[in-house]
Amino acid sequence: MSPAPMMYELATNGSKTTTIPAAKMATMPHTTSIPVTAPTKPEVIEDMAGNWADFKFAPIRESQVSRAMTRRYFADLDKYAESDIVIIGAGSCGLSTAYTLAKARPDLKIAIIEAGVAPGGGAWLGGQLFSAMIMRKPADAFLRELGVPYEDDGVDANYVVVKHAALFTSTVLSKVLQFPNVKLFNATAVEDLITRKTEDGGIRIAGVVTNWTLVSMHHDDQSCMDPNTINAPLIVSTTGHDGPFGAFSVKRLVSMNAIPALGGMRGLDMNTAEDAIVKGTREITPGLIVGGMELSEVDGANRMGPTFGAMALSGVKAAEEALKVFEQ
Ligand code: 48N
Repeated sequence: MSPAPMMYELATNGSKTTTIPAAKMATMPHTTSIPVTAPTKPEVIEDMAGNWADFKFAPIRESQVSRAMTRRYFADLDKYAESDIVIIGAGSCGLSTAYTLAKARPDLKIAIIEAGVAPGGGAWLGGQLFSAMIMRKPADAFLRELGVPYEDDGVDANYVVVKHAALFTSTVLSKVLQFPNVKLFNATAVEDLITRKTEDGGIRIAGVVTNWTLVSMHHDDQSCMDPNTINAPLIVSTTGHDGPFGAFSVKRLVSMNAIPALGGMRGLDMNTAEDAIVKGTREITPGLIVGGMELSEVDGANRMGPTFGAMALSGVKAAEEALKVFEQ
């Protein structure tokens, strides 16, 4: 006797449900279904053509995997030991900087150092863990440049909405990682800056000092674990205003007496904050451009809360400031 068909519960109307055999599922008009165009089967399903019973990966030796990973990682460390630009922090500002720079100057070697395993900083959610991301006009131009779809709440809305912040962040991250002149070193922290004395007795930033983040976080409970370095004539620091390493570079500049005391981020004022961060993005010490919310700690700018247009456009401006250095 063939086994009874598996039955599935289907919502039909409001709280009403019915249970039907799998075969009928595809034919039933789901009340919960989302209107779609013509569903298409992913190619891989056609390729597999249901031959899972005979499925088998091509054979491999574990060392091949190890060598494929480590060979590339250490070749990249060697290649980017001398970079043209290092971006510290792969949040919304750092990624926008990287995208703008890498597209404008495919000849420049750009290293991005991100302390987190997951790049993206605070841009995976909108505000209070809500999904939608708000960007005030004219930052929608950057969304169009990236091809990120958004909803426009109307001419008097003065803002657009990306339905999920992760759509923006994953798109800009994906584009940045596809540039051949960009290397992201994530799970890697900048734990100091390389400095050179200038004739006027000041300092110029000439690179970054790095360590794997898990190592950086255990300097207090392990004997000295020396860092690595990356030399570069220009650094863009976008390390945000909070987080375990927040506002890293500007705090380090103060501790080196390279800049006076920090201004400290002020209370929330969207209009003031976003204009100030974009317009204030600049080279604050020779060799170091600061953008995004890290800048609010230098200038004592207000915070803007759950709106991200300034992060995107501060990244665009940071890239433009960097390009000026390379065009000089
Ligand atoms: O997202 P963040 O924190 O920074 P930004 O400036 O790209 O974007 C800020 C934005 O998310 C807001 O804060 C919004 C607009 N809210 C404003 C408000 O009023 O609250 O990204 C910084 C990235 C993070 O991914 C950190 O892990 C990383 O920088 N980072 C570092 N990476 C390497 N080395 C370090 N020393 C370091 N410090 C921070």
